[in-house]
Amino acid sequence: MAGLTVIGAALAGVMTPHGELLASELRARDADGDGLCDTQEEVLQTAVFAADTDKDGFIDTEEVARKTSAYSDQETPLPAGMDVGMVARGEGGSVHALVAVYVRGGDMHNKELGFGLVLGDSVIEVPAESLLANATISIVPASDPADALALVDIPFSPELVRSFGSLCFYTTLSTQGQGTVAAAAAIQLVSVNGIVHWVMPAQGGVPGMGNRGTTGAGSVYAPIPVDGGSGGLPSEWIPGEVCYQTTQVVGMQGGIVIQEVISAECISGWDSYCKPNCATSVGSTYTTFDPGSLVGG
Ligand SMILES: [Ca+2]
Ligand SMILES: [Ca+2]
Repeated sequence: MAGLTVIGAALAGVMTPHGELLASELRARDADGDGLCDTQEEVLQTAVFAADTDKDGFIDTEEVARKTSAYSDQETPLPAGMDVGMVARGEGGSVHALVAVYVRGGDMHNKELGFGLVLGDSVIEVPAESLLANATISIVPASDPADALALVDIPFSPELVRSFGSLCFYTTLSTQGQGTVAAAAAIQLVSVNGIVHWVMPAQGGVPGMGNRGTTGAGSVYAPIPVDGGSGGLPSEWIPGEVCYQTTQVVGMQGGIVIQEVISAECISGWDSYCKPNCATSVGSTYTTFDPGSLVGG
């Protein structure tokens, strides 16, 4: 597969021989030292001052990388050789995609990341070099000290999302030379009134939603203004709420999944904002991408 960069080579540029992170500025904005900066935790609704929000023994970053809920101690990672997860936030004028990589045994040096975009029904590989040139890479201890977590923070212009209206950004994780994808992850980004939203999957439970997050396919539309917080949001948007949608699959081709919105409402209990016309999306369809379709091929 073209366009891959070995993580270990990129890490060599930011790590001291003892594994200390040189990017101290990033660490300063991460109050609990779990690798997720405070602004990212605000989007995720994880605890800014507790590395392990649900106290299940796995820090929030590890749960992102291993695709388990950071809010439910009933959901812990299954054994795996490696995995990758993605989250998003807005900060400093950019949208940031954060790629969290888990590798059992801790050896990142033969692991490769690949990247791509899904626009409509087109899957487009993106050269890793162009993305990683602006990326910040850090290492966080995993729950098992023998394992490793790497975080790759990739900033890009919100205009990319605004100009297409909706796009999916995916990452693949592979072992060098094996030619197959071991794990993959994706984030769905949409532009509503020029405000970039991350469509967060709500399976496994999210805070403020009671049981709704554990039944069916739900998504939270989390606005991620590029200046963080409420920066640039229209004044009529409702604070303390977020737009929650449930969908059903009405079509599938390859990894492209067509979803129809069957319910949408503003729900409370979020440190976020809900667009007043949240409910009007019922009956509309949109496409998402299943990153699992990339695994093994
Ligand atoms: Ca943190
Ligand atoms: Ca946890």
